[in-house]
Amino acid sequence: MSDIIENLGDEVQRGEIEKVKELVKTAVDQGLAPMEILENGLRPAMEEIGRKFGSLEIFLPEMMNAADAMSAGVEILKPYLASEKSEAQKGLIILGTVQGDVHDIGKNIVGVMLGSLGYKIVDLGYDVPVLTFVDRVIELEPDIVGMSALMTSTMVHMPRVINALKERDLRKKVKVIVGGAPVLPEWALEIEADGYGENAAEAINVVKELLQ
Ligand code: B1M
Repeated sequence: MSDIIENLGDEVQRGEIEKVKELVKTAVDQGLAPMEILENGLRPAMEEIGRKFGSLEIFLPEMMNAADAMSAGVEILKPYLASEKSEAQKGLIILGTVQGDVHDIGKNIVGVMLGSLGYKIVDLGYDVPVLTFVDRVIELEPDIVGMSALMTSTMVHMPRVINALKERDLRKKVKVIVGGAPVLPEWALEIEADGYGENAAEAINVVKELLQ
């Protein structure tokens, strides 16, 4: 691993926003691929933060600082994250992090990457109530609804959204994709989602397949 990627991970963990921004810029200038910066530098740092938080080595303020540093890095990377640019409108996707869950870094990355590929993204944000997903489906008639959840306690809202869509006879009109760290392919099958993405790159592939 290059020094810069390693330093980037360290600075994310320290919550050093300005240093993270600087290092991401330098990495881009040095020709490192944006996905490499994200997947090898920023993301593992957050996983390590999650591990440390889980084992009480750090507490919420440190996790919040690291999250802010990660978000600042992603912000710098955004314009570079697209692998193929397209002006064509390829489909409408509404995205949101489910009810009770404020984790939105991963969902934002998925949204940025899909948006840069020509899909129209309506981002409902985080802590999105079950019925807000349904209301937006009625209002906007999207091709896909994407739900993100980062906690085992909140992923249970995914089937609630799907059931609410079924009850209103909307399920056949819209595809549903799900993702987020605790979400597994088995869960996606169980709740009868149409697709699952382990990471943003996979989410893109799933969307491409579903909208073919
Ligand atoms: Co929270 N948190 N957190 N947290 N946090 C986790 C999720 C946790 C695993 C940490 C731990 O205990 N080890 C744990 C959940 C445990 C569980 O449910 N089993 C946890 C907890 C407990 C909490 C609080 C309850 C802590 C507290 O208050 N005591 C609290 C909950 C608040 C709430 O939601 N109501 C909380 C708060 C926070 C912060 C606010 C500090 C911050 C979030 C800031 C933000 O998002 N704006 C935060 C963070 C940063 C994390 C960790 C450390 C990192 C998450 C992250 O951003 N990863 C996390 C530990 C971990 O995940 N290992 C943890 C980087 C991101 C790029 O990856 O989100 O996985 P990820 O997204 C990926 C893929 O999953 C996928 O693509 C993305 C890009 O590749 N993907 C999709 C995501 N969504 C997708 C949707 C798709 C397809 C793919 O289709 C629609």
